[in-house]
Amino acid sequence: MALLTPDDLADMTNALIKNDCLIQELTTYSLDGLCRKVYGTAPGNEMIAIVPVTAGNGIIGSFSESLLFTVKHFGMNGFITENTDVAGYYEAVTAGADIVLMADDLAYIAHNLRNGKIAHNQVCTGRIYAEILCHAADFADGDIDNDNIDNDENALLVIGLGKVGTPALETFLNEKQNIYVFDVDSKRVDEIVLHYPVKKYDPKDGKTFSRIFEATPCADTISESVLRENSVVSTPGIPCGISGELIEKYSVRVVLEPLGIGTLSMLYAVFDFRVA
Ligand code: NAI
Ligand code: PYL
Ligand code: MG
Repeated sequence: MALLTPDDLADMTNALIKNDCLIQELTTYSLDGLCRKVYGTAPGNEMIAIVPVTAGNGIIGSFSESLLFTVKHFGMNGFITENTDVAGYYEAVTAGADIVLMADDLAYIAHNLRNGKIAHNQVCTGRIYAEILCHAADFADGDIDNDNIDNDENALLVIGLGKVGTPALETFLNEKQNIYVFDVDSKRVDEIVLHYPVKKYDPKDGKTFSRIFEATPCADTISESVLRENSVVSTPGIPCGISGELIEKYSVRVVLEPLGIGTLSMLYAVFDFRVA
């Protein structure tokens, strides 16, 4: 998995606050309000422990601190354990933590020790960035008619069909979206098109999209040929998949943040269900 760098996280607090405002503007939901709607859960005063992990490439500067900022920014209780790894896990449990957040190079998880629920960052990131785009539908294009699933006018483009892009695709399908897919790995595209009711995006068709999802580790994966005026791009991919020049030229709204949005999605995935 592509690992974050301290540089990726340098402006994370501003990015989280800025993207929360953009999400509100696009969907009328705040980020935590959208998570509550999507998962049907809500925080119940849980104590959240963040355990730094030294495995693999080791501790990433400000990774744990970024998680703690996210927890506190949304009004929840949290702490970073003094110890790392197993000692840190032991410290978390004996301190009475209800939820543990920890990440090695292969998986970043949230585990609720009370209800047993466990969540994976790649799945929850794909899901929430997709839901932001689904809920933006009513606002990005005014009169989007999601019932008319085959109207390509409403179609959505998914770029990057990996461990984040695939859960996003499944979320779009659950939300009955009309989907075109693209990935540089043509075998992966064939596999996806065979398995899911989606269409292969072909640059030769000259199709443009008002909503684009991107989850790749590459820059400039979103070309001018797919953009419309005021397109909405929802992209967890790092680095950003669309250039500053195209963002400006087409007044594109871009939802992109390195860690907090995905973390909040993980927490709502493991909270208890709450009636509205
Ligand atoms: P992955 O390696 O499982 O999937 C990436 C997919 O993108 C692959 O199928 C690959 O063939 C495709 N791809 C690569 N270059 C491409 C290009 N130029 N055009 C089209 N497709 C291309 O990676 P994963 O785990 O899905 O992560 C994707 C990105 O999301 C990574 O950059 C990762 O760091 C980032 N990420 C961001 C998070 C956030 O909260 N912002 C959370 C988790 C991951
Ligand atoms: C969860 C992020 C999103 C993109 N790539 C994923 C990543 O960088 N994973 C590695 C996280 C390692 C954290 C380190 C620490 O500081 O505890 N073990
Ligand atoms: Mg994020």
